[in-house]
Amino acid sequence: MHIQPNLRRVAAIHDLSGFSRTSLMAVIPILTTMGLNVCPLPTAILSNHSQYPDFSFLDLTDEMLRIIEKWKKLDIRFDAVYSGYLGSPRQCEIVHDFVQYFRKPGTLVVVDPVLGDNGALYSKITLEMVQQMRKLAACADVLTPNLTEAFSLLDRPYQAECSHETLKELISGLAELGPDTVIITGVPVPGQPGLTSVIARSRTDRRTWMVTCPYLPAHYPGTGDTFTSVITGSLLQGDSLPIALDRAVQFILQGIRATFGYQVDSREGILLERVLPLLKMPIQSSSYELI
Ligand code: PXL
Repeated sequence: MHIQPNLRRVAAIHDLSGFSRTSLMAVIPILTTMGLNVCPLPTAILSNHSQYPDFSFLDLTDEMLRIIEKWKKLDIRFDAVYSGYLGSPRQCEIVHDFVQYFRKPGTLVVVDPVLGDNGALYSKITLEMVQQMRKLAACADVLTPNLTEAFSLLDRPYQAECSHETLKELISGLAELGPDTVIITGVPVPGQPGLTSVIARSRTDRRTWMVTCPYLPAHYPGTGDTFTSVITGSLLQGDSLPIALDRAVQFILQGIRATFGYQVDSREGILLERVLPLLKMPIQSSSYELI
């Protein structure tokens, strides 16, 4: 008898930023802890993420094509393709082609359209990048923009405070681009400065979910990568969308709480290494609601 390990494999297409806990430095430990086999396809190598005023940047567009060729020869099967920060607009097309080639029935395609935050695009992100990301979003099963990215993808001016109606409009607009499930993160709760929320809707399910949690007044880069990694791991282990949302929100909150009490430079991100073991635990509390 040959018992198979029943491993699930994820192609993780993100940059590698050496210092601080963004992109692959969050994706690999989280998905590995959640029991998945991660295959990184690096898009760029940076000394540190691009919210610092200065960083080195090696664009790996050409190398990606060489890696993909070898992966095709190896006939690798992926249970999920998960992309995040891309190093050039051309890479959006490369990832799009990657999805077309490696997608099989049941493959989960997650696109985190990493473009900006707090109402502004990141320093290396051009309008061409936004346009190409829009096309890549079309092939996603799950799209996870923050509020800034949601407005950019729809070419609408950023608005920090949104009513439920505006949020539903944003989700519908993004769903029209193609993805089945749209999750918008970092959504302020009107009139409640002590709260933040995520909103999600799946076209097939036709319900809109909201999870709120306490807002702590600090900005930690990489929380978007952490959030979408937990969502990806959670959906791959068979959780429903609202449970995946709860799990990801709880984990981010635990990470921020583990970090906030120290006087560390918030640009280094949350102390991920302190909270990773929590991913192995059953979900502690559930607070999703329908809106
Ligand atoms: O966390 C998103 C992210 C990923 N990769 C790079 C970034 C950022 C956000 O600043 O700069 C290089």
